[in-house]
Amino acid sequence: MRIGFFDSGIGGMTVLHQALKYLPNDDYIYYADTLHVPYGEKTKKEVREYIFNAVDFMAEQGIKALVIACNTATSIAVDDLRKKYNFPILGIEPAVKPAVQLCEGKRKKVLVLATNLTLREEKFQNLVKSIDHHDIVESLPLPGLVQFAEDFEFRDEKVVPYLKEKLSSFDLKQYGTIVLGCTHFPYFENSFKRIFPEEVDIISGGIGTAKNLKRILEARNQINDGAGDILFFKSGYKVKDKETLSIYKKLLVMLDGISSLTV
Ligand code: DGN
Repeated sequence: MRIGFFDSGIGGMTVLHQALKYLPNDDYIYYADTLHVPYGEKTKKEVREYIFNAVDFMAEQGIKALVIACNTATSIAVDDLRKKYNFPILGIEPAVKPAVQLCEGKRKKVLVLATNLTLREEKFQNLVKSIDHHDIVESLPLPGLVQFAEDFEFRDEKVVPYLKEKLSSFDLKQYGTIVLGCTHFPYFENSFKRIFPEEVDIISGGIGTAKNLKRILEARNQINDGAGDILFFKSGYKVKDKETLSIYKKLLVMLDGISSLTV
């Protein structure tokens, strides 16, 4: 059976890319809810409905596990999804804990970058409260990066001015770690590197999620029944057109060049 990956758009491919490294002999379904992207600026109620529709669809295809490869969707729906379905469901959260650990002792701050919805959600607020005992965690929504990614616009000359503008009131030297708390953001690692001082660690949760996925499926004796085949779906339709499929495959190859994300 296949492993399901879900995101509002192409962000979840940054997590799928990690899973392919840890579980190369499995098959996958990647579902992008492109009809409703971006989730980050919509109401919680709307987004919950989109997520449940998408997961119902994936469950009908038959999956052995599901990765909610979207921080926004995880913060809104992962607990309720787990109540409804029998297969294991993994989510992704901003990697605040390792970021704080990396900064402790360095007298530096952590900057969490994500969508508006993720940052506003109780799940994130509680996570920060339980970890940030010295008040070093700050956050900033960057919705424009989701749009850039969905437009396949990754060029520094477009992205860097946007980041500069968003970060213009921040003293970038004070940060030791930036957390990419949206799965669309790892595509822009090079642009971040051009803005932040060289010694800043840039982390995201994709590798952690992929490792967890492997651990869970291994324990259930459910790995190695495929060959890295991926079926792509967009809001309920199988992607058949060759151009889109070739762009998706190129994105996965492009992610090979992004290696410094640690967690
Ligand atoms: N990729 C998603 C995330 O990790 O939060 C959200 C992108 C969006 O739909 N705004």
